[in-house]
Amino acid sequence: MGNVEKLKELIEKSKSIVFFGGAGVSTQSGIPDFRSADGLYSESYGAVSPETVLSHDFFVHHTAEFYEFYKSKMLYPDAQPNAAHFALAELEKRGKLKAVITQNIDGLHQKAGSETVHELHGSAMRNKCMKCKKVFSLDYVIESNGVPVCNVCGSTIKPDVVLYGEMLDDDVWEKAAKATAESDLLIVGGTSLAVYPAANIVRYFDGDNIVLINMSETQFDKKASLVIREPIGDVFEQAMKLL
Ligand code: CNA
Repeated sequence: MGNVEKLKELIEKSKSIVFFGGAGVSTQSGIPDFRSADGLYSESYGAVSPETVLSHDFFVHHTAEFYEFYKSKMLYPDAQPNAAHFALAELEKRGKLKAVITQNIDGLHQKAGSETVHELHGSAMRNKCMKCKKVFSLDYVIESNGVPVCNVCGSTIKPDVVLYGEMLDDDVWEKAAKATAESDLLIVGGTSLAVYPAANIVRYFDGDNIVLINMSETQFDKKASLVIREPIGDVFEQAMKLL
């Protein structure tokens, strides 16, 4: 039996699936990840790594440079969901999938129709004035010149994303951990499982079957009952034809 048929069988016999993913879920939507060969980490930004630029300290002390990088490298307002996003939304509609847990900030799961999405690293779709807390759209941030400022109080706007050096939101984490603990099939995909604490979410899984769909090896492969090294959009596209 091929891997996709195995995945199909596991999905068929499961009642409560949780999907945990990362940047690799959106590469087929044209958004580069961090750790692939053509990911953001392979590009050079002088002495400063993307991890440094995307840190809380850098945001506070070099806000203009932060936004220059963030707007040009992290925002893809025209990106559209791919077959993986659509399949996960469809599985939720069919009552099979209980939650998507994502490290992505691109909002593509919601764009595809997913309703229960726990965004561990927040979302670029939401932006907030640091002083008066007024909420702004992604378009407002993109259309602003340089550092976006609040049109009420003039303070700096910060994207509602978790920067390096910041804590994850407790409430989001608890919901994600609970969904994982209650699931009977965990599908992990498009993530290097190298970013913590996000990667720890897999430890809450207490069921029998983990499926890992990732182009490169991860430290978690040994724990998976099925490892598929194909592009995740293609895998889900084929699986949905069988389901
Ligand atoms: P990562 O560390 O860049 O790992 C991505 C993984 O996905 C790699 O192991 C790749 O081999 C794999 N991969 C790439 N394309 C595919 C594909 N089509 N099918 C299957 N596997 C694929 O990304 P992580 O998410 O693990 O790292 C965490 C960071 C990256 C999070 O904080 C994200 O917020 C951040 N990030 C998010 C986005 C986004 O929102 N789309 C984009 C870039 C980075």
